[in-house]
Amino acid sequence: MDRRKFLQAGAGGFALAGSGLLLPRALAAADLPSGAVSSGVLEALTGKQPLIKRSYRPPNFETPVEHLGSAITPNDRFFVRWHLSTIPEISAANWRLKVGGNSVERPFQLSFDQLRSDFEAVEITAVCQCSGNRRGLSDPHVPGVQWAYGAMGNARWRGARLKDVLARAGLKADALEVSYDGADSGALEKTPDFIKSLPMWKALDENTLIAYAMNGEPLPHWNGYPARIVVPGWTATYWLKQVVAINVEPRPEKNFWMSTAYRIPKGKFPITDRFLSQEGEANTPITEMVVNSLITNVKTSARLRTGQAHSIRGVAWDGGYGIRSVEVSLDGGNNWATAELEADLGRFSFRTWQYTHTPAKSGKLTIMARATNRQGSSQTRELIFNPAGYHNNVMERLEVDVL
Ligand SMILES: Nc1nc2c(c(=O)[nH]1)N[C@H]1C(S)=C(S)[C@@H](COP(=O)(O)O)O[C@H]1N2
Ligand SMILES: [Mo]
Repeated sequence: MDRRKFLQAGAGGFALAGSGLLLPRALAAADLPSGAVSSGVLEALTGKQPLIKRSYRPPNFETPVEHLGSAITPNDRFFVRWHLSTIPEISAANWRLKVGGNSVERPFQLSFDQLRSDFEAVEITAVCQCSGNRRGLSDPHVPGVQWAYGAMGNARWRGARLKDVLARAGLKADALEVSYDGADSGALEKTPDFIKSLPMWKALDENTLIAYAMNGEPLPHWNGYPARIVVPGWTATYWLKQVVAINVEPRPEKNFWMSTAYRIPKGKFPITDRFLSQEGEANTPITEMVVNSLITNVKTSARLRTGQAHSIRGVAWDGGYGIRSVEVSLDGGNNWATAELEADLGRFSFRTWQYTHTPAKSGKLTIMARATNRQGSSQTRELIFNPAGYHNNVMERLEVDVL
């Protein structure tokens, strides 16, 4: 069966990716509060293809799984996530980036043209994934945007190195964190402004960028035009959009988005990167992504034919160590076979993979995939529960029928 037929075969009675059929059985649609995973409808924001709407104000839209099968996610299908509802239209001509803070020698401002012409341009292919991707699958349920699988995308990001821009300002010896602010704001006075910070070592990493292009185009408005921070390997909470101010400070950034939100329990996840100036007794800021994979061309209840070869396809990614292997199981995880890894676009990118299989007899198959990174870290079988629903890399289980 070719790929198109394969997809069609799975499409019977199934309206939208991201709706109830992708849920594990324990989370039947009826059990979810309204607005949760099962109720996603497709809607197009200006300049975007239809995406699965999770909320309108602020705009939270995820990419349908079938559009995550290629290594690069097109700009007009790239997911959209904002915490605050007031998102200004910015013109590049009027935009200024203020670089300052108590730990720089010489504060200065940059125009859009200066950002592009004064610093070496670097291009990196990297996955931008929301910390809460797959939160809607958490059992027990946790509050927050009820994402299914599509709060992520992979793109070629072009920009100036953050470290080159900081070098122009001159760092003082006491520099501890680089904090940054976007142009968006809350509809209510009391909504805390979205400000994030990085430890110096990550801010000065040669892969951390102030990006002004995405897949060879200007950034879409919804993805941070005219410029955003790109932190390859780390979850997208640090990838600040519409960046307008960067401050280097000798003290930890204390606002709500650093000290309360985006924290994970200590010691539960296989994480290497630490953000020491923000660590607490029990929890710590989320940092790098955990290794994960997504099957992109098979849906639960798809029908396959005995004796016909079909390809199971997907993507795998991690926090930047690189994917070592992807394995596929057809019997619910008892036996595993090695999938073929396709083109390597760098250690921060989606790695596409495929596995060709010819069912020998009719019956049910439970298809699973598991990625392992070069650190030897792999996906979990059981959810590592945490109150914010972060870092869900539970192996998928897709039941299909062989006729
Ligand atoms: N200015 C600003 N930047 C932001 C956010 C935001 O609310 N405001 N959300 C962050 C979070 S949590 C995510 S998941 C990513 C989403 O990036 P995208 O909308 O380009 O997909 O943007 C990040 N950058
Ligand atoms: Mo996010």
